[in-house]
Amino acid sequence: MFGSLIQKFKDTFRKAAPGLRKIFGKIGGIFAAKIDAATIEEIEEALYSADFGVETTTEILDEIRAAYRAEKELRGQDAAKIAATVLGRVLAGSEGVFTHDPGRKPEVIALIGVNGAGKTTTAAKLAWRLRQDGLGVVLGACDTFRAAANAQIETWAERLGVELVASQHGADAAAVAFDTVQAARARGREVAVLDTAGRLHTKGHLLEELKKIARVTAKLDPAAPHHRWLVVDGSLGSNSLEQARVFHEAFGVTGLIVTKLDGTSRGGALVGIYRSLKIPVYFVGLGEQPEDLQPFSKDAYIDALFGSEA
Ligand SMILES: Nc1nc2c(ncn2[C@@H]2O[C@H](COP(=O)(O)OP(=O)(O)O)[C@@H](O)[C@H]2O)c(=O)[nH]1
Ligand SMILES: [Mg+2]
Repeated sequence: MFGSLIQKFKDTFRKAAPGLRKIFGKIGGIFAAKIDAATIEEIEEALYSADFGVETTTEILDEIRAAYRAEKELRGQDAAKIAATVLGRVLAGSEGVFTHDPGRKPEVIALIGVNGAGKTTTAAKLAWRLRQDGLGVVLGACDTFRAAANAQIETWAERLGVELVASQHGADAAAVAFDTVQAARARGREVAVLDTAGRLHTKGHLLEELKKIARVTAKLDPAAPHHRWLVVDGSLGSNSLEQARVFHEAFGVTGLIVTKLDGTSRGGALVGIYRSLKIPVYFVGLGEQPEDLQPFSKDAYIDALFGSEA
């Protein structure tokens, strides 16, 4: 099971960064191919278009160039190895690991982020995954702003057989959060997952609402919400770093979930976010099925991008 999950992870990232795979794959495939100035330029372009960010890209290139100067026989595979090493260094400590703390009754996870990031889908998938791990979960439909939001999360909850606390459209989001946490406690469930609204982060109102959710759940447990996980669309490139900054400053983000890494050629954005903000990545979204929410594995990610096997 574990092996096939890792395989899915790798397959997805191989698809996710085609430019990068192509450049290293091509050179790596022809083992005899030497690195020259033109290839280094191609590598540079591929790294930029995959959205690793300026700092990481520069670091990788500097090291490749230094190796190239030192040793004219540098091969594509050597360059890929250098890139993997740099990325390994940049991503040190980036894997968030969720283990339920039984002292928290319930443990409260608030999912936040802009509209369309994937919060609602992720909330459902996360609830499903935690249930697979043997935990009782109650989902809270705290996006009371959009009329369609309740219907969407209800459909998911029904499909996955997850308990849901919802309210009328337009109701107070913080009240739904309170009810969710209270319901989880009353029913002896281990985790409450709060889906929230995501109007533009530039509107102060949304951040106020999130703060209110936090204040209200803290009435039931001063440490709640224990997790404030930001859901970001991994295909947005450097925009997602800006979003992460805004939410982090206002709300103290404790973890990241990066969605839509399937079907994007810019799978590198999480590197820039982690590098700048040091927020660990807990899960990545690799598709639209419940099992497509996967714990983040730094090594699988790096291997998928820079590993030499096909
Ligand atoms: N391909 C893909 N689509 C995703 C993923 N996560 C979410 N989506 C899609 O992104 C869209 C927006 O998701 P939604 O959960 O409604 O975002 P929200 O506005 O943040 O609640 C939906 O069509 C989801 O199916 C993912 O990991 N991969
Ligand atoms: Mg939503």
